[in-house]
Amino acid sequence: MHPLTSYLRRLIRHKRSNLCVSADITNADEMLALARAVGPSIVVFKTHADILSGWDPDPVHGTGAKLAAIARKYLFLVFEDRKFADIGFTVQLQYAGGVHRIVDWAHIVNAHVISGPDVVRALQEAADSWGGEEINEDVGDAQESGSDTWKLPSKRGLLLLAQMTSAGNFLNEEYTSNCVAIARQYREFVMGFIALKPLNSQPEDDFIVMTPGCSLPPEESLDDSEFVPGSEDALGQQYVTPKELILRGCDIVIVGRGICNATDPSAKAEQYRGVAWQAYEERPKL
Ligand code: 5BU
Repeated sequence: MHPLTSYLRRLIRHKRSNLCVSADITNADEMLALARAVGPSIVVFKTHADILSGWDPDPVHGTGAKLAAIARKYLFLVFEDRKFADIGFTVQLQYAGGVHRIVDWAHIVNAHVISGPDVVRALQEAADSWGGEEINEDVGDAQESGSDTWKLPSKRGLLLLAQMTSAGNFLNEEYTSNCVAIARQYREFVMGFIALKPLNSQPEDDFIVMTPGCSLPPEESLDDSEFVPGSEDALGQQYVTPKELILRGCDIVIVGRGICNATDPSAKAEQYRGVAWQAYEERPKL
């Protein structure tokens, strides 16, 4: 199993959380404030670094380094939703270079395999040549459990975009099964998928599935920042309840505007965590 997958599965049990908050906000300091606010309720924090103004590129004290420190303090993984999709040579530069130097601070990234399987090999090479500044850092001190020591694996992980939530997308069944085949070729780097349901079908498969397009039903939501499950936003995003996604077998639900735009994002994240965790506990165990 990918070391980050076993780490994440431990985190899920420890924090009683299947929640990823997606920081769909446009200012770097506000993104860091959101990470602190929702940190106790989540196991993954998803970013879009390229929508942020005010990104500080300093490798030691800048935005990425600060986010990684918040992640260590509250025990969650950082997932940059970069959706790499270019040829291998270019994605290596996009992953390790530029203003954001994503590999330095994001434990997880994702990629489309539209350009073929070499995109995965290229990203893996870039991850393997990364310096690994966080190697085995002891982050146990901030935790409620006290005695638990959390060793963050020094490896980076990849999710393949096997299915999407937007109406009319072209990721059909054949494409999805090709993603699974590629993931099996690169098990030491690919942790799993962005998909609408679990995609494990062989005994040795242990791929994580993270699913966006998640919204509370109106009777459970006191906020009008949310979209009604079964409906779409104005641009084709489709929503399902966290309960349904977890009962389907998804490992982690991803919530963006439902939490970011709430009047109290921290309370809202806690509400989502509770609902998703309850469904997880109700779900028959394998
Ligand atoms: P929302 O506000 O909860 O709809 O935000 C969903 C987030 O998940 C947003 O950052 C999208 O970029 C991301 N997303 C998605 O919605 N659907 C997909 O298929 C993929 C990513 Br891949």
